[in-house]
Amino acid sequence: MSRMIVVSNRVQVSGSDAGGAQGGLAVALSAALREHQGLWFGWSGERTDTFSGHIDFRREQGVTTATIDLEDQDIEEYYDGYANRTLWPLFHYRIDLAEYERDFAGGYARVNARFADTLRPLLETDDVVWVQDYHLLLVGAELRRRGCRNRIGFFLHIPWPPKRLLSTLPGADALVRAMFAYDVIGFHTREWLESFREYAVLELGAVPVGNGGLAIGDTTVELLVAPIGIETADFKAAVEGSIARAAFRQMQESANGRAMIIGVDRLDYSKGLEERFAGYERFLRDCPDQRKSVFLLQIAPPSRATVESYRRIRATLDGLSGRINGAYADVDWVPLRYVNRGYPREVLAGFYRAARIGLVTPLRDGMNLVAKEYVAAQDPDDPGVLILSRFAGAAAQLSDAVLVNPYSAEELSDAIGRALSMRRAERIRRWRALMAVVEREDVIWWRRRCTEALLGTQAAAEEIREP
Ligand code: GDG
Repeated sequence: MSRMIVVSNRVQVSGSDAGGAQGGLAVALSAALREHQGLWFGWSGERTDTFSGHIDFRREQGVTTATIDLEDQDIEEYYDGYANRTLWPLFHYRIDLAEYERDFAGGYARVNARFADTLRPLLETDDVVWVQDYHLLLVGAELRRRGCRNRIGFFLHIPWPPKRLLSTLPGADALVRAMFAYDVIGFHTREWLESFREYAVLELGAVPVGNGGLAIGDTTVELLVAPIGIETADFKAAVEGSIARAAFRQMQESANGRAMIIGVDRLDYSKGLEERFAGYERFLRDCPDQRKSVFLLQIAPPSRATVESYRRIRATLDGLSGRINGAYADVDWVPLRYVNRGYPREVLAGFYRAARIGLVTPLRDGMNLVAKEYVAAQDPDDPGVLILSRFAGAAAQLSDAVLVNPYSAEELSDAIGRALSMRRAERIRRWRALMAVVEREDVIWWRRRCTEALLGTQAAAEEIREP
């Protein structure tokens, strides 16, 4: 059996981070790697004075990890810079926030090359390499430049932007061209895949081949739609566990008969928190009779605090939550509980279950795992309602949620009203349809779909034609 070498920016084995804002990627990859022989390679998160290429090997929770340290300048230009100030906003359709700086692009290329330099000697002939996400778009090309002939796949966890937006990025052509070094590129949705294809065809003259793949000259790449899922069975078990039950009871007591609406998001402008608060405020304004029968619990652990746009969104949300509570709170009721900290996963599971509404309204999101976790945590006999943004990748699968345009405060307010008055029979019907997807297309399904495509097995070839 081939070894699987997973490469990602950070290596964070799931379970080792007690309750912080663990990204969806960490959760999904730990699950995948536990089932596979291999190695997880990436940045340790640590700084070093001078890059040495030293690799630190460890065995954590059943997963072998290999990490390198980066220099301050690397972190500034590659991670804070190109990844989080250039690509993240651009790929989330926010060219107003995207910063285009040559130094960032240079640092990004340098660190991608450093990844390839240090990884290359570890590779054995039959290894299959699986590179993750927007931090490492160039690793495939850098490995090829160093003579690597292994199968190399790439998965993008965030949206791929439309051609007209991507065209604003200096060097976009070279970046996309370099991605043809991969054998397979996976996306969460057909929409993101089509945007990639459109750019490659119209800007680079790529031509369609085989099973929906693309070719430039004699390099071809397969394109795959593979929506990531959660560890559904595990999550369901967590909800039944003692920690989740205690959290559920604690929340029910503190709700005191009121319907809880829950939001759980990294503090990030792509998650639409400002617009969500505005929609909730609108509901409070427009429905005075229902006001005191609800409250919104928004859990938002801070992330990327070194980037200015993240500091700004935090300040804006502090102001908005103060304004909402100032205007509507009473001695016995606070409409918005806004919490800037993370909770252990089991506690979150209990909170989800206690919530009558899951409010998941990103302005743009590659997938969104919170939506799926909320569904998995519900009581089958009395499930809550998922309100989901049309612009989350998850909407393509979870069409039985109440789908909303997150930019419209009126639509958000209407959706909250509708969810609160939704009859049990309709809640159950919708939930069953949602849960069927969350159970069938879980993280194990996702991992298989990707790795089979990468290994070039028959099952994958059949599936590639499907969605
Ligand atoms: C990227 C893409 C894509 C959040 N707060 C706490 C906590 N979390 C966990 C959630 C969930 C995960 O973090 C967040 O995953 P998302 O998918 O919602 O969002 P991103 O972090 O932006 O992930 C996204 C994903 O990659 C995977 O491909 O879906 O579109 O942006 O699992 O539960 N976990 C704990 N405490 C918290 O307070 N333990």
